[in-house]
Amino acid sequence: MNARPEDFAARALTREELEAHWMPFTANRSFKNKPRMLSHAKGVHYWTADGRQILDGVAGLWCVNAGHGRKEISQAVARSLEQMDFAPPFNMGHPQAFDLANKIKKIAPAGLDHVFFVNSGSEAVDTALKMALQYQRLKGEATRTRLIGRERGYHGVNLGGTSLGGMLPNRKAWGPVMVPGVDHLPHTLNMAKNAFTKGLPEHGAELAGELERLVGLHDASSIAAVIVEPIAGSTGVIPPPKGYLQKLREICTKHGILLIFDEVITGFGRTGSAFAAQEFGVKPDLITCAKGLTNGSVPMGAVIVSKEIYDAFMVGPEAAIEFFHGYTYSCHPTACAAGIATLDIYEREGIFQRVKEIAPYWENAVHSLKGLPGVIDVRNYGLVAGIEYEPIAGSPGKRGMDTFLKAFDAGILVRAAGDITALSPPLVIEKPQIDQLIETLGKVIKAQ
Ligand code: PXG
Ligand code: PLP
Repeated sequence: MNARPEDFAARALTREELEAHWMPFTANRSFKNKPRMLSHAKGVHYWTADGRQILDGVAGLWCVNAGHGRKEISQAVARSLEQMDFAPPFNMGHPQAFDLANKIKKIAPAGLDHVFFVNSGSEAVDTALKMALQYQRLKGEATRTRLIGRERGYHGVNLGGTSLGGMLPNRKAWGPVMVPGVDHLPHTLNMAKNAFTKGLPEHGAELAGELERLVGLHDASSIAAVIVEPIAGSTGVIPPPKGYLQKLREICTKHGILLIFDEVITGFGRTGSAFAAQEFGVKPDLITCAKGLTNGSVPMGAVIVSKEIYDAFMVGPEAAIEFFHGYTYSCHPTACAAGIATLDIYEREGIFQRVKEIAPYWENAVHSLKGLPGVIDVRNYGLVAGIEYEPIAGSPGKRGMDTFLKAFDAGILVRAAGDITALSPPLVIEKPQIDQLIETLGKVIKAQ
């Protein structure tokens, strides 16, 4: 697509104008000293406000799975918005919400049949945690109030997800309001044994046994649920060791603990299946998702739950609200329209299957970075990769950030997660674009 001059933000903002917007998860002062402004997007590319074409190596932020600028989505959104701008989600319905729930049910693991809509991954996580606690109470297990997360987990930024996540900077400022009774499994990254593994690492399944240790410490009767990302994303791409998730499932089942898969990143095709649960053949009790649900176009998330959980709530007086939870914008018509159009694209274009076909090419491409200066690990699965660097002494994270900045100058968008470059391109990326992405990243790494 040729950029039109009117698409660009022609006027440079003054430093004072830049200050009004307090940017999320951003080094505000550094950004505002040298802003990186995006103007428009199409396919697997962004264009900057000053007219440069940027290859999108991260699907925006792990969300634009079908590629940018999909007319089917924008037209569905425009139609929906004109027809009905808003519908109250409490005690009222609109057909699109039910349509979308049924479409999600169709691609979700068998038996996960009920969908609760929210507006983000963070909201999905906190909603799932509340569901888990209330479910246990409904089953007569009110002592099950503990929640277990994992080190190096990321479950969004709301209070529940922050408590269950394992990222230090996300937790340390808010100690007093962290959810009590939370514990964490160890993470599974083991570079000494697994560095440069293609796909799932061989070593580490036994770490799921740490859940038995936590059961031994706290007693099963105190534990409501375990939440993990099937592949940890934000903290630097950590695919599960072979057999790990299976083992976690077995231990949860044995002790009556619910298993929540946080599939905000792995959902909607990233691994080559609709959900990582199917890809790895492990069925959780709840799945949280967001991002790819609307191809990133309109904020939306969802919690997909088992029939057993849903049925447990559908008791008591018929006129009573079963789950005292929901957001003003739950199942917003605009988001539902975007979700329906998105899932139609995924199905029509066989996008999940496409990931399976191109993943071996992707794997070889990213592993070609092995041997470059400072590269200490390359990890991959589906259309995800993490490239880890030896940190610069005394400046952890600097190398990852420098790589991101230099990559952007060189025309590719990647993510920095500490000293790891995370890649997660739109699932429609073609081989020559994979080559361009990896060759450019390779040059940046060599020039460091
Ligand atoms: N769970 C997981 C597994 C995620 O990856 C969330 C929850 C929260 O979703 P929302 O929609 O509330 O952001 C996420 C989000 C990164 C990065 O740098 C990843 C996310 C968010 C911000 C940065 O990789 N994932
Ligand atoms: N704060 C106030 C004062 C509100 O009235 C509401 C919703 O009615 C909220 C917060 C929650 O907002 P939302 O439903 O968009 O999450």
